[in-house]
Amino acid sequence: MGRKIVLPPQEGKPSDVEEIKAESNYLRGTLVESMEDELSSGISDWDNRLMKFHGSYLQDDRDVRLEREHKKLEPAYQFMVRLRMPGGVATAGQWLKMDELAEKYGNQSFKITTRQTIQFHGILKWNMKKHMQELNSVLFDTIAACGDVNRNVMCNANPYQSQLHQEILEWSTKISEHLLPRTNAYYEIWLDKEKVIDTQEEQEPIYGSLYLPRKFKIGIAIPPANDVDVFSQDIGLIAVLENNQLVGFNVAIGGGMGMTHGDTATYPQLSRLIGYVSKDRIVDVCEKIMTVQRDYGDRSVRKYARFKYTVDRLGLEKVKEEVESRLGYTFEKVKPFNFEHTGDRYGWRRGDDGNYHFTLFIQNGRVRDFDNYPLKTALREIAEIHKGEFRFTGNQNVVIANVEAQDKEAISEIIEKYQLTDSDNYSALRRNSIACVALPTCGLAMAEAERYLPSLIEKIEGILDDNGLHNQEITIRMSGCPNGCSRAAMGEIGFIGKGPGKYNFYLGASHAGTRLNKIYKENIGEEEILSTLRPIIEHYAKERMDNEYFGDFVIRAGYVEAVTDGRHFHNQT
Ligand code: SRM
Ligand code: SF4
Repeated sequence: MGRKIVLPPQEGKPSDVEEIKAESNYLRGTLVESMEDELSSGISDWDNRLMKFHGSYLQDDRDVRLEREHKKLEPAYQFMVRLRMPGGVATAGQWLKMDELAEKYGNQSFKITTRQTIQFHGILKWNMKKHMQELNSVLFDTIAACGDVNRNVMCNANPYQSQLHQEILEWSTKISEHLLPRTNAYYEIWLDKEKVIDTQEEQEPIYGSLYLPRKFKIGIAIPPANDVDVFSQDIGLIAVLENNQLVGFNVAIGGGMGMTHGDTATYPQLSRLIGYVSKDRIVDVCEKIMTVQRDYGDRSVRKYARFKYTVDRLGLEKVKEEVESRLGYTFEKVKPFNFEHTGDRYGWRRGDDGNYHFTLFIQNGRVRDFDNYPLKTALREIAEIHKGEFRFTGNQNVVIANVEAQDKEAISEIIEKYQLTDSDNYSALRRNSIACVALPTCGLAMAEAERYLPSLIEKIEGILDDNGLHNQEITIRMSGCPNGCSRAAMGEIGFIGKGPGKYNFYLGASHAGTRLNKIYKENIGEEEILSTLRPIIEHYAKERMDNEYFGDFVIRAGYVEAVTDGRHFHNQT
């Protein structure tokens, strides 16, 4: 092959972020000076852009923003720190360090994210370096956890097939590491390693000095579980098994959730299948796909810069041909697969290696000691005796994984002591819920999410209970703004923040994560949400077919149209 397809070049003046990257000397900028500057607890916008590549953002506590403004004080600046954790696996020792650091430097909590990693909030500038170094002491780093690079590669956290999961985890780690930025900046700035002066080629052979036009995300699913929301990824990989052995992957490209209110040229999109490759080729396939985005993504307007827009602008077939041309071979035909759900299966399960795994529901991923529910303490006690790992799921939950038979009782005792199984009594709706962080730390939040969804669910539960639907699995997702960090556009019920207490309300995604939802009502508050949902839920209870999911019912019953291509997400019916 070797044929080079020349796709139309992208036009427009490069955005300011491109300039920042170009002048940063491979992500160094003036971060050292900024972090040492004692005059402010913040850093400049310019350096904050670079901080992202180091897995951290400057934020301020929005709960006290106004009050501080009135007092003419600078905002209550603090940093968020996100760990790099391909496949979401931490040892018990690493858990204990996270627990300790949340107390010592953070806001006494940490958050399991929708991409299977951990975020700390509330770290003051003066503690940042110590925080990073202590993370490093347990072999954690935060490189590429944010920024215009490939992020944490997600993978299925299914404990039933532990052997297979292990292999998938190895692939996700290989892809992640292959696509890591190679600059030494992180080690110099945070870990005081010697400055290395390299040529451009040596520093970033895959990315070059401008990195990618925008963030880039990869996830691997093992059917029938779609717990990584494989179609929301820039590259979605679907494991193909023969005789229960992994042989290769179906490859889907161009998914993403973000959009901007009022700009219909932005939309959530599903990744689309382009073919199958054997497993030994997958790392190179991911690299070549990512380099097409590196070369053709929009570097002018950041809100149009994600790979999904590159794919839609150039055409799926053309992008596929370009990837094949870079690979030097063509994809095989997509192999059959079937997804059933996106959620986690809770409680104890025995893996095929005989070990036990306990999947624990963590409401919106927040690990802290709540009144009457000392969750963080309980998990610390478990970590103190646990010899296996903690595995984080894309649904913001945790699997206490690889518990040997003789250790199960001791862990069960702690689970009982702290009543961690109380969540078994939660409605299936709550157990299938996801909310992003939003207020008070997220600078982009327009409305609450994590702090509000639990109480909204309580009210929806009342309606479900009235209709005998307590145990009906329905996915519900809330994001505080249209960036969609909870993948709200993939919820059978979705909420996207519009303003304080107001949400756009979406219906009709599929339970298996194969279809987007669609707007049903715009800019509504709690009262209207509940009065709108009640009759739909009643209708569902009365007229659903056997095994019909809520997301499918609302389409059959004509509440919304099915959306299988994001370009129709905003179309009015
Ligand atoms: Fe996200 C930006 C939190 C998963 C789409 N996201 C942010 C920032 C960093 C806000 C900012 O830029 O100032 C949020 C930090 C809030 C805080 O206070 O901590 C933030 N995103 C999160 C997390 C923590 C949500 C959660 O509660 O779990 C998730 C961390 C994932 C991780 O570990 O890497 C998180 N973000 C997602 C996802 C879901 C996913 O990746 O599966 C999406 C949608 C998928 C996608 O990327 O298309 C997502 N986040 C965004 C976007 C919109 C990107 C776009 O295409 O337009 C932004 C804004 C941006 O990039 O400019 C954003
Ligand atoms: Fe913040 Fe919006 Fe992401 Fe929620 S969806 S964490 S509000 S950027």
